[in-house]
Amino acid sequence: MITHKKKANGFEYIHVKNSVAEAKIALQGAHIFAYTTQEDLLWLSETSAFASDEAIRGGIPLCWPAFGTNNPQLPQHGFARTSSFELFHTEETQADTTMLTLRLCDNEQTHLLWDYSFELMLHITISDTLKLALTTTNKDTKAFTLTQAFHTYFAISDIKNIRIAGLENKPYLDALTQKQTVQKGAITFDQEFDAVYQDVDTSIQLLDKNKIIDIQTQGPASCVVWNPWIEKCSRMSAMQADAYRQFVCIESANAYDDFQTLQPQESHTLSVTFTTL
Ligand code: TA6
Repeated sequence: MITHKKKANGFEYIHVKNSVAEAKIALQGAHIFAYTTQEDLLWLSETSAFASDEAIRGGIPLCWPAFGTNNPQLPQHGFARTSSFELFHTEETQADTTMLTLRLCDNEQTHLLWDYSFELMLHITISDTLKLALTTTNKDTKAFTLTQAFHTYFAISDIKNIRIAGLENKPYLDALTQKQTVQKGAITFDQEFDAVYQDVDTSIQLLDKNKIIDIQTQGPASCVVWNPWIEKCSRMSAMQADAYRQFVCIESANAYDDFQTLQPQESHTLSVTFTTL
């Protein structure tokens, strides 16, 4: 079942419910802010604004056409996450699977920020797994370069209980010190952590007390791992003081040196599948 809903302030979102899963997707940013099977996959801040021009804090923000400040002409993480997408296509062929496609095309506002013609489609498959495919098509007459990420906030039991496997021996840029180094062993957390891994493989696992989340990707060769810890958490918008204990971001990306250049009419897809084991 697919239902169009509005929050009290008029903020529009789509509610999906099928035989195995439930999800909520804001039209602003094509932003999945809830996905539940036996339990919630995603963390959502209790103080997140659902307001136009302000990214929802949590869920899966789309960083596009730039990750972070990779393009200084653009807002941090680009403009897709605060842009209004249209619900382009839906499909409910099986009781346990719902497919949606949301689309953003260039417009007057985007040309002021990023003077290219494009089509951006997010294909979402909601079942006992959550599959996302973000496809960019260059509709312009000149090439453009982009960086991008699924900035996924995973709900966890507590930051001290988790570790991340699958990035062992991978090179990474420590965004806090700007030092390039290599990951030794699984990732655990005891302070602020912000790292951009390169040459990543297709499979990463988030290991928590009573669950494993498997992250399978196609298209990216980079992955960002982030937790703000205590001090940065206290300075961030729409974050309660202890929020840093409740989530970790593992962001399948084409970021930094893993940028993508698209010639006219060329497309590129960044795909990810989340499975709770
Ligand atoms: O992906 C990690 C990061 O770039 C952090 O440095 C932090 O800034 C985070 O994204 C959140 O950014 P936002 O713009 O959503 O507040």
